[in-house]
Order: sequence, then structure tokens, then C-alpha cells
Amino acid sequence: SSSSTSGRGAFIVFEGLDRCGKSTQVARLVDKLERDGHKARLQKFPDRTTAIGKMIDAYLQSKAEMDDHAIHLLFAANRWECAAAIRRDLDDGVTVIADRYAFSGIAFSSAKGLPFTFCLPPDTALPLPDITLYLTLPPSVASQRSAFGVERYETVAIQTAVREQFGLVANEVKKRHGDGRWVEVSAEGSIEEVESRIWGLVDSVVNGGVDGTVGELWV
Ligand code: Z5A
Ligand code: MG
Repeated sequence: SSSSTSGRGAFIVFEGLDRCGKSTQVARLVDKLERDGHKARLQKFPDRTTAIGKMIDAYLQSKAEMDDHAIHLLFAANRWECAAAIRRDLDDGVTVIADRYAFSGIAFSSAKGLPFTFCLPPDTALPLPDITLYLTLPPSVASQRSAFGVERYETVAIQTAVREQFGLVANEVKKRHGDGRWVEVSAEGSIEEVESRIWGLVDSVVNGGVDGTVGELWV
């Protein structure tokens, strides 16, 4: 049973650079919510299981080349494929936890040089997250966690450019939707330490702190 006053579920997004621990923390949060009697669902972006997701997967593994604009639109299209199900679940009282979302889309594409005026519009009117938790980790700590993988974007130069763009994306979210929609969380320390920091921030959101209706991104 969901205990939010409006009856709907909360939409919580995790963002952050490579290897900051998003997938680890998202999985733990979904488990905790379910143990506490909430309905909760994990939504990973990109969702590599759909037809569009398979094209994105090939691109990320460098098995396919793609124009920067075209891949940007595919990442956004991949979110639109999932948008109706997210809204339906939120209406049904399910808390949806997303591992990356439109903010990664903008940060990565603008880091490649695409202008914000191109990057923002395709995600316009997607479900608006009630809160986005941006996990931060100094590059020196991130590099100690594990070696970079083999996927596209997993280099120091690209991650540095993406970090800068995430700062601009954060400003845009705060300007359009209010300061409370984007919260930085230190991802330093043990998995349990980070988890309790996160829980301190989402507790009030999942237990009654969301508006009656789900908003629209950038609107
Ligand atoms: N991308 C894009 O361009 N446009 C878009 O619209 C979207 C995405 C949505 C694939 O993303 C790429 O797509 C990504 C952005 C781009 N490119 N990059 N970079 P992805 O989400 O599929 O990437 P991933 O493979 O899941 O990696 P990740 O998300 O970057 O990692 P993470 O989820 O943040 O970290 P983790 O897997 O939870 O943890 C990493 C390791 O650290 C692991 O060994 C953990 O056990 C360990 N770990 C976790 N927490 C800790 C703590 N606290 N201490 C010590 N060790 C820890
Ligand atoms: Mg991950």
C-alpha cells in the first residue's frame, strides 16, 4: 500500500557520472521500499530491451555508428516508449525509481557539442521527476572503484565534459521546476553510508510529499 497523501506513487530519478553507484543504490532503494510495504518499480535508462534500446546498445558498444543528433533522438524516443507505463504506474500508487533519465541524455549529447536548444526539446512533457538525486564522486575516488569499461563515453576526458554539462542541466531543472527537484548527494563512503544519506532525502517524498498530479518535464 502506498502511504502518500495523494495516493499516487513518487517518481524518483538517480543521475550521476559513470561508476558513482547509481545502479547499486537504485536496487537497494527498490528493495527497501518493498520491505516497507510500498509498491515500487525500477526503470533503467537506456532500456536496452526495446527495439530502439537494441539500437542504442549497439551504439554504446561501438558495434554501430550514428550521427550525434540521431542517437540523441533515439535516447529520447526510448524514454517516450516507457512514458505511458511510468504514468500509469504512478497513478496506480507505484513508486518508480529511474536509473538515469533525460538529464543524462542532455549532459552526454551537449558534452559532444550539441546545443541545449537541440538537446532539451525531445524530452519535453515526459513525466516530471518528483526528485532527482545527483550522486557526486571526486574523479580520484571513482577511478579507484573499478577500471573503466569498454563502452563509448568511458574515458576521463568525456566524463569531465559530462560533469560540466550536468551542472548546466541542474541549473535548468532548478530554474524551471524549483530548487527542490534536484538534490546533490555525496556518493563517497560505504554503500551503506550512501544508502542512508539517500533514504534521508527520499523518505519524505515517498511518504506523502508529492503533488497530486505528475508534472511535465520542461513545461
Ligand atoms: N546515456 C546517454 O548518452 N544518453 C541518455 O539519454 C542516457 C544514457 C539515458 C550507459 O549508461 C551510457 O549511456 C552512459 C550514459 C549514456 N555512458 N556513460 N558513462 P548505463 O547507465 O547503462 O551505464 P552503466 O553501465 O550502468 O554504468 P554506470 O551507470 O555508470 O555505473 P553506476 O550504476 O553509477 O555504478 P554501479 O554499477 O552501481 O557501481 C560501480 C562499481 O562501484 C561497482 O563495482 C559497485 O559494486 C561499486 N560500488 C558502488 N557503490 C560503491 C561504494 N559506495 N563504495 C565502493 N564501491 C562501490
Ligand atoms: Mg549503472
